[in-house]
Amino acid sequence: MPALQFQLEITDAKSAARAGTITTDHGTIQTPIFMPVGTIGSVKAVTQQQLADPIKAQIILGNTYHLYLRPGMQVMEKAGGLHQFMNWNKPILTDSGGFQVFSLAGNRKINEEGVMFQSHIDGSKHLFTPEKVMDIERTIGADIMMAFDECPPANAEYKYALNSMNLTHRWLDRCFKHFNATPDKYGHTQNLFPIVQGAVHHDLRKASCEYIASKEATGNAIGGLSVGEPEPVMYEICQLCCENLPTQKPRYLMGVGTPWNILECIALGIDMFDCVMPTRNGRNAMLFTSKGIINIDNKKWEYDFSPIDDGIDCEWSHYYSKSYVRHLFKASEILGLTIASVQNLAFYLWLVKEARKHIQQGDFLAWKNEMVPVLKTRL
Ligand code: PRF
Repeated sequence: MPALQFQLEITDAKSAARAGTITTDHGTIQTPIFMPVGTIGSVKAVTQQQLADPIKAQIILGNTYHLYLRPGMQVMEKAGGLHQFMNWNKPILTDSGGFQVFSLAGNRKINEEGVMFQSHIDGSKHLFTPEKVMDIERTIGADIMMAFDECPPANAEYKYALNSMNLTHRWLDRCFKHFNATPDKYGHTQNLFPIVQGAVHHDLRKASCEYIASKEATGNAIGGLSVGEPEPVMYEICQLCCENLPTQKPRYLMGVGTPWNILECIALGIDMFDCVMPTRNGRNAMLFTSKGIINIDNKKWEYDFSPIDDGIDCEWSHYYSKSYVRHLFKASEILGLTIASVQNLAFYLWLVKEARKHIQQGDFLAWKNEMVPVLKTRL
């Protein structure tokens, strides 16, 4: 089976936005795309059927760190990989665990070999090395496997960021060596995407892009952003990375972000996004809509029987009213979590589909500039 292919269809004349198609053995992905996060083999509060319709997800994420701890790789292997286990037959991307080890695990120790950490579930001790992470991602069966990296904090000093970037690059060499020495596990082609690091330092980011590009992977990712730096800095570094990564390969910005972050970064040349925000904020009563942001807990919605969002192409968003969803949250009914998650994910998928349409029509920049203030409005 062939490796992942990226067909770049059109680049916007007035910005760096692009529309394209990614082809994998589990189907095609129209870019720019948003990927719902299914950390533990579940997009929280949402079923696989709902992901297909009304959300219209084209690819989802899984997490190496979580799936390795639970259910573990013996179950994963016996299941025949994550596609079979959760019965999702579209593409899956797995994050490598580096970021999760740094943000979740207790007591971690990092050295040349890898990272020793303690499980956030039972405190048990584990070692992640680039080779081990490749084995785990192979066993999960991801169509797109992410390289094992270190994500330094936004305020990392130059010296720390430099050493960390170099370690990420040495780990990348080991990832590719092991990846190339191990076969695809379940008959479909697995791809390895390297990750640019370098914190907020321009020369480091440029050097990292060059190193990452030299691997000639089927796609490239940008890590280490949206970790506490101001928004203008994130955009500046994102632009620098897009300008220094190959044009003919998909560019994935990891863990970003708000709806307006997504439109701004599409304008800079990003093709793929993921973020927990639509599901996590949804479970906390924040609804993203085509007219702005709703806090559905607010008394203001008590007698508002209008649909959640009549501006997007999702049946659920027309079917349920604001008053009803507010009631579900007030009564702690679990259906509220599902409706809010479906709304937010359907909205994110609608947003990237609209962006793609406007890139194809040639009026993306004007549309984006009109949409950004709307998306930030607190209703
Ligand atoms: N590295 C990895 N996963 C990530 C990040 C990273 O830097 C981020 C940062 N926004 C989110 N997820 N491996």
